[in-house]
Amino acid sequence: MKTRVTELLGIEKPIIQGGMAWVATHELASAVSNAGGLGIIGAGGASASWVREQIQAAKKETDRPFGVNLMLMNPEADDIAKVIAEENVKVVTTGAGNPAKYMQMWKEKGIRVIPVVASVALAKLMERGGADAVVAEGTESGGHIGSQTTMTLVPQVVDAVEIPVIAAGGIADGRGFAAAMMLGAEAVQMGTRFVVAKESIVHENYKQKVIKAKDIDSEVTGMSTGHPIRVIRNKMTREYLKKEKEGVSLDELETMTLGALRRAVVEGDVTYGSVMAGQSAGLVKKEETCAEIICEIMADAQKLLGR
Ligand code: TUI
Repeated sequence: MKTRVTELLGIEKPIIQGGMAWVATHELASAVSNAGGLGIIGAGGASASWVREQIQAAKKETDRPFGVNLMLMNPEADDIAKVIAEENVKVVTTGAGNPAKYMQMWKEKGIRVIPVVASVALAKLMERGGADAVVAEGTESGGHIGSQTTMTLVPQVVDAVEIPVIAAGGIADGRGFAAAMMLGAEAVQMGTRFVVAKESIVHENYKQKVIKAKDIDSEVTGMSTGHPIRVIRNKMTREYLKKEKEGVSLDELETMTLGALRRAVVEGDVTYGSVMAGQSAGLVKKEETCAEIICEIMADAQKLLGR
């Protein structure tokens, strides 16, 4: 299936893997790219040297394009932005902020820049700043989220910008893919479905938590701190939300979440760790390879779209 996004990125299938902190390592990214999508290494809160090692490892595992996601709240964001430019990564996506200050450096290197946005205003700003495409991410997504749903955000962003739009948030199968195309998107980005991919290095407990999750099992922590994060409900979220309601200090809330994602992903602590996942967790039923996931979605979507 050809779209402006497959042409722009030099990929076969318009499926992009979300740049999930701790989860989106070179193993997952190269598997997605080798399956014809766009794999992404998630810099998350990691150091610039870790990101460089991950890029170099991915280059050995695939000769297809892959990208890096720069989480803009990372204290080392400036250094990571330079590593991305130095290593000649083909594509960069950004999250949790405005990447304007890095845009020129990346564009000069010929890197495709795709900011993740949660509003029409930021999408327009990014287009004016030279973005090649945007990911319009709805509140159904896991992790750090905005407030608009995918169903309403995607067509509004499509109407507001000329550059291609990639839909994200709540998409986990061929039906979601086809629906996104109907909204005017030219590719989708998926995170949660790839969390349970065979090539994903996340702890088995985390994968099982996603697989077992039902429609209503995610919750949003941090509404009051300005950092809303969608996670699967557990003891940590219950305590967090109780404290948040009681109005405890931001410091205390931040301490509860600090390192919590690593605890869940790496150590498998799904009771007190932060199990970030989107509302689509209810659609994710089993562990499969990235190639199986991508082939199934494309086949189902093509039937639905009548091609
Ligand atoms: O970035 C994401 N999702 C993420 S980042 C992340 S790591 C993290 N861990 C702990 C605390 C905070 C983050 C986990 N999940 N998605 C892309 C995204 N970007 N969603 C929403 C936004 C966004 C929000 C506000 C983009 C820009 C923005 O404001 C723009 C401005 O002008 O500052």
